[in-house]
Amino acid sequence: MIGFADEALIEVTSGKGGNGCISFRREKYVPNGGPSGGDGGDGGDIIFVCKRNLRTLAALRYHPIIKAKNGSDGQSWNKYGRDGEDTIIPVPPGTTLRDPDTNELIYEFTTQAEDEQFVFLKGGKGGWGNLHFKSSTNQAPRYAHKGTPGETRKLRVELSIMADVGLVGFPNAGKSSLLTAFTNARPKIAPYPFTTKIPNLGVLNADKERDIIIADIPGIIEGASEGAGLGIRFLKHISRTSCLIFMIDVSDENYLTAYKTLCGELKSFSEDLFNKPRIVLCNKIDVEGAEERAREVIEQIKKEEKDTVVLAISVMANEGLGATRKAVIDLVDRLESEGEGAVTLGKKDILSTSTFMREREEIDDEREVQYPANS
Ligand SMILES: Nc1nc2c(ncn2[C@@H]2O[C@H](COP(=O)(O)OP(=O)(O)OP(=O)(O)O)[C@@H](O)[C@H]2O)c(=O)[nH]1
Ligand SMILES: [Mg+2]
Repeated sequence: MIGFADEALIEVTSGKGGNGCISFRREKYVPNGGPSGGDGGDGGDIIFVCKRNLRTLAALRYHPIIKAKNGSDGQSWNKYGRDGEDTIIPVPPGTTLRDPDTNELIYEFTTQAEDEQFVFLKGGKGGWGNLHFKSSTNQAPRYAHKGTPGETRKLRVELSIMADVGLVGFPNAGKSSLLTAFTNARPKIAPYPFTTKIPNLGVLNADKERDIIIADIPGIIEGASEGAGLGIRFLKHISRTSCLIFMIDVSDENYLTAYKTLCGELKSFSEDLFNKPRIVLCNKIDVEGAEERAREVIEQIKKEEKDTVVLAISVMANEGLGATRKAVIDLVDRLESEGEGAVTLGKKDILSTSTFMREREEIDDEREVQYPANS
């Protein structure tokens, strides 16, 4: 399985504890009211949680500075300050957290366990209000503790990614050209077969917070399943994708048999791969006569597969690429909404904590108050 490292550098800060309060009761007919300053609330924690529907670290890259809420200060009338809200940071399975300076491994979400949590930074402790310092020798303490500060750490968040979409086609069909047109990848492109010898991955930015990952693999030829050409061993790299793009070179003389041959080779590798939803692209319609041939191919495929999207394009002349991009995004979106793909959560999910609060009781129980010995 190919993966490539997605990476984000972030800075996280847990909340500061609220200060304890100094106050005294002032009531009518009570000349010397005792101390009544409440304790400050604890600062919020920074907590990472594993979310299986996440696929990339896109959301983190756009929000690299994340803070938990501070605890509120204590108040008079013995009122405690409110605890600061924790900040939950959702990350996909396979995420590792490292110290960017020392490279030390801090935590690894290795399993697919949904909602696995890692409390990385505890919030600061709330300070004691002066009520806490009342004793037989000091009935009116005029001091309270300050809350302890939160902690700030830098983190390198890394993820090994699997592709969403696989690109298959004969050698020289224009697969790497499409990857270059659509993504940040810059694979080698050349006018001869088997230019691509190892798989490439590229990231298509569907929108600001959502990435689709496309894998370009070496060309497949007839007999690949028996080892011809580079064979089909690279197909395993696209076995976890949600869909495929078939690339047919309609400027080539085998344009009418290419699709059937590709399907056959795929099928002999794995039924599962063959059954993946697909988009078929008839490329190189800029070449003379190729547009007519593209129409033939479209007609042929549509006869048997009414639902398959088949488009006539030219990567080189930038024709039909907008429609292709839209078709790819729509298909990946549709599969995700049907639970067949993956969804990337956005900004709002980074900061929403309420749904996790109920599950956090165990963690809260550990939060034993450890104040410094009374001074
Ligand atoms: N005329 C024309 N040529 C194209 C088009 N798209 C790609 N090509 C050319 O076709 C050749 C092969 O393109 P690649 O992108 O390397 O093809 P590939 O499918 O990755 O090939 P392999 O890696 O060998 O399997 C290059 O010379 C491209 O410039 C197109 O739309 N029209
Ligand atoms: Mg290539």
